[in-house]
Amino acid sequence: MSFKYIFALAILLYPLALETNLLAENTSYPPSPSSASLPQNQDSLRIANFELFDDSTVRINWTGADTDVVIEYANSLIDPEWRPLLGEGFELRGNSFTVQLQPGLNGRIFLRIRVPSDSPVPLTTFASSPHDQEEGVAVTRETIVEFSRPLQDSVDLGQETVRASFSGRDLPARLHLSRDRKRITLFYLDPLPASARIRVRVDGDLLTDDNGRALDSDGDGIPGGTRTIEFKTLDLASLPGTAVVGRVFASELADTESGETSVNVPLENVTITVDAKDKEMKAVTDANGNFRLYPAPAGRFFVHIDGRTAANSTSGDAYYPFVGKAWKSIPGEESDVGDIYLPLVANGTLQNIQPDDSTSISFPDSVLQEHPELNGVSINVPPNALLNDDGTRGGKVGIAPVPPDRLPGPRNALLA
Ligand SMILES: [Ca+2]
Repeated sequence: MSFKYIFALAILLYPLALETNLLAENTSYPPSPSSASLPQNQDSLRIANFELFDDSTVRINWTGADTDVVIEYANSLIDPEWRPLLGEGFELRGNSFTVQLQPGLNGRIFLRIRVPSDSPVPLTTFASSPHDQEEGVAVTRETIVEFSRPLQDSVDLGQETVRASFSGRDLPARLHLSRDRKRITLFYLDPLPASARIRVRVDGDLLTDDNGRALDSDGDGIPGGTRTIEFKTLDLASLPGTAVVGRVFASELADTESGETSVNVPLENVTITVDAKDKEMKAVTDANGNFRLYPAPAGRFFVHIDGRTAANSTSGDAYYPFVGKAWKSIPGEESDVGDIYLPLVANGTLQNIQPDDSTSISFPDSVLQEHPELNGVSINVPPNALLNDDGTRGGKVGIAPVPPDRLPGPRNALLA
């Protein structure tokens, strides 16, 4: 006797229609292998393996739901009539299902494991960054709202959907939905006010997920609703006497005239500004690379260090970059943040990103001549992946070699 079984996995996503995924086809019977691996389903149930032993018994194991699943069978996948598989020779135990297949079903049956509609998939909720009640938030930081499921592809991102405000006034922002539709980023058009309690309101009634259900923003188990999170931005006020000092050097060492030792090259005329206080709180390095930022905010704060103005940048088109850093001062005192290194960015390093296509970024020829070991190194920027601080798309990306002990900082220093 020779007949054929096909195993199908289908998951019913409440309240949508049936979604059927044919996972495996076993075309010979009795089967020769004792087990086989199956492709993984994208959703919450994943077939781990199925085993065929003796000549009529099949066991399927899966990960994911281990309760509330129903095993059903049909004789055809064309207008199938799914019936519960009951009776003798059938055992459902945890994440494992064993069935004794009865010959005579036209040589072919389809099985599915289903999460019944009275076990609905959870409603979509969100998490935010900054999180609710977070303190010390940088005034230049974006706000990200991350959903537990993707939003509907036709979702309309009106300004009312996610809205930030301070003291009752809306803060203008550009809303950006990520490619996987699971994240909305608010790019503020201006820095956030300092030492301010910012409220971000997420209106679930205006945001529909890919199941067609309104976002359960307030988490009460009913689609829709609104929730407001609150965070506090950094206090950028200074206390009298608060100052920060440090030195800025090139990442690359220079040889002395004798050629015996290498020395630090101080960078002169590098500009340091406190984020959102760039008029009142700024410093410029002297010929020795020294700077003194006074006044400086008391406590933790963020700065940008602009190497593009460095006097040393004048050789050709190479320049020192613009990087962000987080510093901490001692209120009322002068503190030293140590040495800062900026890598020289060679001419031709920055390349334009193609808006609709992936862009491969590699080192410019001048760098490869000096570092042939870097040949073949590249990074790939997906289409629409590069966003400016204000949320607009596009720009330039480059990569540059930096000695590992002389990095400019943890931020994306070489992106511009
Ligand atoms: Ca709700």
